[in-house]
Amino acid sequence: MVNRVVKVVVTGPVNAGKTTLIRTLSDVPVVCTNESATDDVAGMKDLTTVAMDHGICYPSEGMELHLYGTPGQRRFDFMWEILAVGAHAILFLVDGSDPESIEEVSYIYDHFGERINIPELILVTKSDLEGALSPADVAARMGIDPSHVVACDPRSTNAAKATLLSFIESQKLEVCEPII
Ligand SMILES: Nc1nc2c(ncn2[C@@H]2O[C@H](COP(=O)(O)OP(=O)(O)O)[C@@H](O)[C@H]2O)c(=O)[nH]1
Ligand SMILES: [Mg+2]
Repeated sequence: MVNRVVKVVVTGPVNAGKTTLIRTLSDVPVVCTNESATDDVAGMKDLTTVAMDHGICYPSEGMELHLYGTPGQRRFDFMWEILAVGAHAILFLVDGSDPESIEEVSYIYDHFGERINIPELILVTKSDLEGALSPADVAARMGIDPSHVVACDPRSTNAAKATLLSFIESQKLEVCEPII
């Protein structure tokens, strides 16, 4: 029986791995709003999230975890606020191999920080790529506490589930009524 429903927002710059993370974690088919990229994003990827990604996972007994992925682009930032309503926690993904991603995640981090105060974790992706910064270096660039920053490959089910579960448990996110 589900007795704990947790809503987690997954945000961060374009190409950081948000959609990948939700697809990896979800135990149900994911709803994605991927559309053809038309602007500068087209140089990075063919499809990009324009509204939201949604997945559900059951990481531990009795817990139903809803993941809401935001678009990365600032022009869809109205969705950031909509998706943050009622959230219990927020994950910021950043491509550790891309200096622009690290700069942009700071903007997104500040944007949310001015509006909500909920448990947060920064996931540094692409640590396997040449020249990627360590979580400690990313924390220093962002000017935040390094204990909030960890490396995670969102393509790996084991890594993604372990990271998420330890975050949820460390934050002791409380029981709440099922939201659907
Ligand atoms: N090498 C590597 N590729 C990754 C990693 N995380 C994500 N990717 C790739 O990065 C690309 C963008 O991921 P996507 O989930 O679409 O990013 P989003 O724009 O944040 O939703 C995809 O091709 C992923 O497979 C990682 O840790 N290492
Ligand atoms: Mg996406």
